[in-house]
Amino acid sequence: MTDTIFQKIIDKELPADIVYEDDISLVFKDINPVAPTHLLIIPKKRIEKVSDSTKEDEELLGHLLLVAGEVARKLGLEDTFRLVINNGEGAQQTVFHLHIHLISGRKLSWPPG
Ligand code: DGP
Repeated sequence: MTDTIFQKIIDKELPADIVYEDDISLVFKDINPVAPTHLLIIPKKRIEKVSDSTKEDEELLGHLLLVAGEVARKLGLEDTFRLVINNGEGAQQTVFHLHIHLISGRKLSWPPG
């Protein structure tokens, strides 16, 4: 399995604007933001996409959501943000290391398109 860009960010081989880190997750700014705040919340464990996760990942997946809420609170964004997970090429996933987009800082329309 070849390393993704996100694995290189986890391994600190590639720079990123990291806003939060713990033993099992990392949060950094998206290089191509679609809103004033656009963060990526990723597990350090390599899971290509959410449909590859298993029962073993239950706690990890819950942790990622808790981190999303904590980071949003710290940034004062707790009232308005959107979490997005693209799963598979057909859903515009381009980096095959599971990640949650946290998008905020502007009015968010629905449906997302
Ligand atoms: P997705 O389309 O859901 O797979 O989103 C991948 C996101 O990753 C996309 O919004 C751009 C971002 N991205 C790609 N390469 C890099 C990088 O090298 N650094 C950072 N910070 N973000 C990246």
